[in-house]
Amino acid sequence: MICICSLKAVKAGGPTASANSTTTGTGTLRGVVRFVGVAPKSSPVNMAADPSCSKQHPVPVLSQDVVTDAKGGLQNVIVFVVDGLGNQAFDPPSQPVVLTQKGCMYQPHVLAMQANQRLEVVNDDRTSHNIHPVPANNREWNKSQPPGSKTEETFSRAEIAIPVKCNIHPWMRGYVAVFKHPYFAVTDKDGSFDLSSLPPGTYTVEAWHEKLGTSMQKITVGANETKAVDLVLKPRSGT
Ligand SMILES: [Cu+2]
Repeated sequence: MICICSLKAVKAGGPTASANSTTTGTGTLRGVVRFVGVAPKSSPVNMAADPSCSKQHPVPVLSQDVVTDAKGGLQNVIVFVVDGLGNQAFDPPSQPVVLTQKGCMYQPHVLAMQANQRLEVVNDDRTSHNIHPVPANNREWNKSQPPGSKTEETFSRAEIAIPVKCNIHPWMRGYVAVFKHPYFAVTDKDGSFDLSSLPPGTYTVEAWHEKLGTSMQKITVGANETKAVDLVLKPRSGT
């Protein structure tokens, strides 16, 4: 299930009907990604170049680079299994993930999906957008989208994460992470995440943030077990 709302967790992990595992006898990794340090100040996004964008925001939107709650819970972090799954192959879910352009922003700001899953890109604005992912390991594409239109694409290779930009509105920036397996999540506004339906085993879990970099942890989970995993990210020099 995918939530297209930017304030809620994008729960894209876990097996699907087509994945090679079942939920019986599996384990869950559950935790929070916290930001430690002084968070860079969010600044208002300047949309003056396109009044049809700016007039949708009576209160200016703030930049989404580093978004935390009062306890340091860090939103928009991709948490995923980076090692431990061996050579298992997983079919992509039949349902697409949805990226919406709304108020001249991407919703969600960070999205995660499986390789060869369909990515549905929706323009919910009254202005045109031009969606342009800039991958390093996938085919690049670039599409003009008139108001109200929809388009579909895929990415065939794993890549964490592909920057997405709009050629018309320079402030628009999002990220799409692509995985060969279904064990990934994007943190909620309190930094929480949940990687469920994992076959019992020892895994390396990684947290990836667009500005703060990565953090890793090795953890063993058994059948019908839920293990807590807390990850920390700090400012990098220059952040
Ligand atoms: Cu745009």
